[in-house]
Amino acid sequence: MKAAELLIRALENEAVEYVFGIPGEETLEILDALSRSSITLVLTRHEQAAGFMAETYGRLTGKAGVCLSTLGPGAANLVTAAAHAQLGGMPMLMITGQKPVKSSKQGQFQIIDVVDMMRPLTKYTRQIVSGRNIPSRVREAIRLAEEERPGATHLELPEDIASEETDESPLSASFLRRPIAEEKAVRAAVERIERARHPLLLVGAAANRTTTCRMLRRFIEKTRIPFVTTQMGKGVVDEAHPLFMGNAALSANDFVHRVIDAADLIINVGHDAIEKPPFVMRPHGVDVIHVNFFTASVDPVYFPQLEVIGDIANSVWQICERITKQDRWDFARFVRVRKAAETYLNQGADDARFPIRPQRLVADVRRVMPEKGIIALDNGLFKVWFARNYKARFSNTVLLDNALATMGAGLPSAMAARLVHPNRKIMAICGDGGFMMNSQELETALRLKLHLVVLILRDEAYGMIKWKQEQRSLANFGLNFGNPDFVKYAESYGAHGHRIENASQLAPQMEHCQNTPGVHVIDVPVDYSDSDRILNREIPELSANT
Ligand SMILES: Cc1ncc(C[n+]2csc(CCOP(=O)(O)OP(=O)(O)O)c2C)c(N)n1
Ligand SMILES: [Mg+2]
Repeated sequence: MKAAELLIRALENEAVEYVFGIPGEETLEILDALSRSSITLVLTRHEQAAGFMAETYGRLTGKAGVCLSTLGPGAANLVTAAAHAQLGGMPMLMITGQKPVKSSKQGQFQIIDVVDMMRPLTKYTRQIVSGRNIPSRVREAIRLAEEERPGATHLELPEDIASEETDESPLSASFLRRPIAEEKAVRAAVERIERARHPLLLVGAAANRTTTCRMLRRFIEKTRIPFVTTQMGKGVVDEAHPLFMGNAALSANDFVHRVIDAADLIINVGHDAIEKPPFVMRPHGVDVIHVNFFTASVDPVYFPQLEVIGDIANSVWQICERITKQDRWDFARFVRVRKAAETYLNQGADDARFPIRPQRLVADVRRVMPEKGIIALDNGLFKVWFARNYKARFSNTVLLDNALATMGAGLPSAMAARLVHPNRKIMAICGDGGFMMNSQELETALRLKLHLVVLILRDEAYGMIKWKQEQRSLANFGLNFGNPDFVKYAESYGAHGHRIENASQLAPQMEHCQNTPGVHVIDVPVDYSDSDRILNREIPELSANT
């Protein structure tokens, strides 16, 4: 068998279901082997989108998503997705081609050092130099991509090696259980929590990667300790729970930060310093217990005093088993802040003004989304509003990137979510800027016959940066653009295009689209003109006075 065939067999052996990508001349042998395989090729219109789809597959399943590109230009297009997977902790394996390594007749044409280019963006990047190495290289690339902390890996298969004959066979994964926390660390954590006056639970990204939901819920029910979420920890525990104190959508001065300020101990489950910090540690400030798969990388804003390292779900279970609810715990201040925050949160949910205001938009999406429905957010000002106001009910139902925070991932992520969850309601929510960064994938979505709803929030601008500009009292400059007619644009792909013309149309239109198969693009004019006042002045003032 050819080495390319062995590569695909090895992927099959890892139960890979999809390869997302765009082939090139140098990957034709791989493509040929794929044509005879159980793996489905998802051909995209840009490698970046293939990468975003692969990593979202990884994020939702815990299994490495696989993407494929050719050498040089194709591989360079994977770079943003590699960074996204690596920072976001999403398992992904990238496979790229290369010119023949033994002798090439084309000089340096198209050749860049892809293995080195991927080095700072991956956990593992290797050129395959012989068919003999393929079984171990593939196993290693998958193992590392999936192992905590998950991330991106890369294999390069040069054209001449791909055609070499080999009689090796794939290697299988070993039986393995994740290490669990040591008893003394658990005991120390329990003692510290019991000794606190105002302990607070913080739920972060890593808790969203595993089945910690049940354990955390049990911990909260037993101890009645209130919790807050980071942006990427949304949904691990139902945010509609009465002990939910808010999401760290803004960096500071929100109600949630008043709760954090009132805590004397933070039990941090699954947060690491890759996310924009939900709180900033200061010397002699609040104590932190770091509960994670891996030790904390120390940072000027994060230096926990106690660590419980091992499988998160098990650590929470062990702590929960040992802990006793304390009469000394006092959550009165948390509860007071929460009450004020909730009252404020509901304001604007029925705002009838048009273009639609963010609070109404978020409230309407929440109203039409079932509990397990998934929203895939691109990056823009709306992300802050969704993180802050949208109550996630289940883990991984808000696909949000607070790590690379790249634009362009909303649509491809929603498409991958559709492949993983054929029966859930799925909506991509994009700004008019971010949508246009990968809008060509509408064709892929149609070709795959996906049922998908795409909201385009149209403010004819890079709104998030405008908001930051305003915040710094800089003149409005350099951030406005024009747009295609999104309805006609969608229709030109064969998708359904809809335009919202007053606020009351939005919810019924989304419902209609969710219940009608096909790709639906909804053009939603938005008005962010209140955001500076509300997010930067009103919330800090109101929260300070609670
Ligand atoms: C690839 C990439 N380029 C630039 C940025 C910086 N950036 C962050 S948000 C944003 C504006 C997003 O505009 P849009 O998608 O229209 O969303 P809006 O904020 O207007 O709702 C920009 C330029 C980024 N995060 N990612
Ligand atoms: Mg915009």
